[in-house]
Amino acid sequence: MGILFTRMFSSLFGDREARILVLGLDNAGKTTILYRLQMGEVVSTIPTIGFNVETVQYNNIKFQVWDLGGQTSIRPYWRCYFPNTQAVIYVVDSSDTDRIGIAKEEFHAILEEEELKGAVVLIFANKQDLPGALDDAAVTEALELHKIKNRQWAIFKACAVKGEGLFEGLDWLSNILKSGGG
Ligand SMILES: Nc1nc2c(ncn2[C@@H]2O[C@H](COP(=O)(O)OP(=O)(O)O)[C@@H](O)[C@H]2O)c(=O)[nH]1
Ligand SMILES: [Mg+2]
Repeated sequence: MGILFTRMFSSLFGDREARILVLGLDNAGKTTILYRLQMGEVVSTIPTIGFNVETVQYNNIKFQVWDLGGQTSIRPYWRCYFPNTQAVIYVVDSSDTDRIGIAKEEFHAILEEEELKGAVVLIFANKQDLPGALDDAAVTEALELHKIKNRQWAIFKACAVKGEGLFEGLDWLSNILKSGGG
């Protein structure tokens, strides 16, 4: 699968520095997705306490991952990672209905960030294999995706542990970015 993704994203941005953020609550499946992409070595750094960032660099594109939610005091540090972000991949644990409301709030807070205004948004309704998981329509409703204005977005069902749905989502994303979105 790594080959597919590298092909998909190669020469997407020319020589431009590009960033794709992979965000969501802890336990959503972000790290699993990052490893599943197999685009290169995952480097973990802790720039400040309680804030762990995983990075995969592929040519001029950086995929960066961290957990939303939790301490508000570390949020200002997130901003260092916002410039030059072409896309946000938002990962949701579709079976975690207790925290879907928090996932929604964190999602909309991220969308309000000035430096992320131009970013395309791809949502993965992850963990579709688990009993009671909300489907893509239910996650769309729970996250109030209809409130998204002035940006391109799409939601895909996924099962990160099996690698299902990831290709479809990233194929959509790379096509949008190719056509000048983000
Ligand atoms: N059943 C199931 N478990 C998953 C899926 N994706 C991730 N997980 C599991 O959920 C847990 C948290 O995943 P992780 O990638 O560490 O989440 P992160 O905190 O968002 O980085 C791990 O035990 C994963 O194996 C999925 O699609 N289905
Ligand atoms: Mg993680």
